[in-house]
Amino acid sequence: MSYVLFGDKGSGAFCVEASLAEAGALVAFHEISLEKDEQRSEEFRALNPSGKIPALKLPSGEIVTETAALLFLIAERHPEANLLPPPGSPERGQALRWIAFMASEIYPMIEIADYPERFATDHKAAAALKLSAKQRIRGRMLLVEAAAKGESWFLPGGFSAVDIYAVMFSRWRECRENGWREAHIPKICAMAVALSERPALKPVWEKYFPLG
Ligand SMILES: N[C@@H](CCC(=O)N[C@@H](CS)C(=O)NCC(=O)O)C(=O)O
Repeated sequence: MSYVLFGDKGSGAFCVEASLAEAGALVAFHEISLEKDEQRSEEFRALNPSGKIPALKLPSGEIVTETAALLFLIAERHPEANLLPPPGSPERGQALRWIAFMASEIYPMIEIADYPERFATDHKAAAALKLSAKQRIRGRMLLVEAAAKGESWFLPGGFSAVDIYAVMFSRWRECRENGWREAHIPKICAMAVALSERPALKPVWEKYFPLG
């Protein structure tokens, strides 16, 4: 029995599929098109009432959502993949800290940047909100960049799910536009290159980020 991942190529499904690939787990992909707003359909909301992707169906049939929870869960279910430093190790706290930071401080800003009309009453206010959400995302990515203490990875001890998560946010429009990413978050850019070259992860990288 494999996992079933509900997502879209332009979505946070990347971090889930990349983690499962590192774990060598079987995954069936069920596309939920953001362009067609399928995440808001009644059928999908029966799986995730918040109308957001990704959602993961475990081999047991249980549905789990929320990317941070999924990263922690995959690491726990597949300890041999070393997606997180082991419990009790000095780096464990930093890994949990920065995944939680990105989930709570950056991911919600993506909704404001992508769908500002949900939060503003008129077109002009929506455009201003979109811009300030982008600035917030960038400001918070700078904090992640500054917290990266490893040689090639976020943690000094090596590759972890923190790299997968940080790189994912860095590939999206808010960081990509106008060369901002290369100019301001070089360590995360280097992690992206290293990530894209990991044998297990390479096909996932090419699926979600075909242009690099
Ligand atoms: N808290 C959720 C956020 C997920 C999220 O915002 N997903 C985006 C795609 S990357 C989405 O489904 N957006 C569609 C919408 O808001 O309607 C998580 O961490 O999984």
